Amino acid sequence: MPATTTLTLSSKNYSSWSLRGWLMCRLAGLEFDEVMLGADDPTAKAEMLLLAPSMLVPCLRHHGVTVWDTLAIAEYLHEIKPKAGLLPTERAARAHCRAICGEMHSGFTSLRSALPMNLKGRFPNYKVWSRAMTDIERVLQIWRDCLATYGGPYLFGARPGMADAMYAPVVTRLRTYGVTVADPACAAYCAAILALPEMAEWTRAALAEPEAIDELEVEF
Ligand SMILES: N[C@@H](CCC(=O)N[C@@H](CS)C(=O)NCC(=O)O)C(=O)O
Repeated sequence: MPATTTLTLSSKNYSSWSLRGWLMCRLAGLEFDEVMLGADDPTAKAEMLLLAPSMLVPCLRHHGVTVWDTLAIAEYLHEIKPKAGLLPTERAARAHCRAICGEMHSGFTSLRSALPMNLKGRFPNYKVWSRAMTDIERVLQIWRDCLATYGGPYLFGARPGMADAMYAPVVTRLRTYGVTVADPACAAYCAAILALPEMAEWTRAALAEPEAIDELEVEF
């Protein structure tokens, strides 16, 4: 009997969007089977085209409904699992959540291109160039505002949700490239995200992945 719910992903070590989609599904308490696509496997591309017109991962298939793009996946999960609290219950907080998730979804291109996600990697002396640093400062500002407004330990309060899933790859990037987080509230936030059992599970699987993708391995 084919699985009724699958989530298609690519590399756990490198694919930040895969992590976002997977973490949302886990935080929503959704039961699903993972379908892993090899990053460089040509048949994977063909398979992807059949699955999601965007050809991008993550892609969720739930009881015959196909949802791609992390923002759409989060909203869909919020509809089918409202009690999981992926989005805040209070309307203004929910608008704030969508705004910062949108910023991560469409922005921070300097940070994302200069510091590619690489859970195995550790580059303590990595030179972060100014535009990427500007992005990092904006992300830290977003976290500070949320933690001050909603009390932590997660961005919108007591439970991790959509916004934490969207920003989790940034937390791993700061660790990979040895970026110092001086602000105690932001440092505590990073520790809280890395301590999530789901993040530990994902990281274990990423570290077990054989392949390295050269173009995602930074040189310095
Ligand atoms: N806007 C999309 C971005 C998804 C995306 O760019 N996924 C990358 C993986 S990190 C992908 O599928 N790339 C296609 C490829 O590498 O061929 C989302 O929010 O899900």
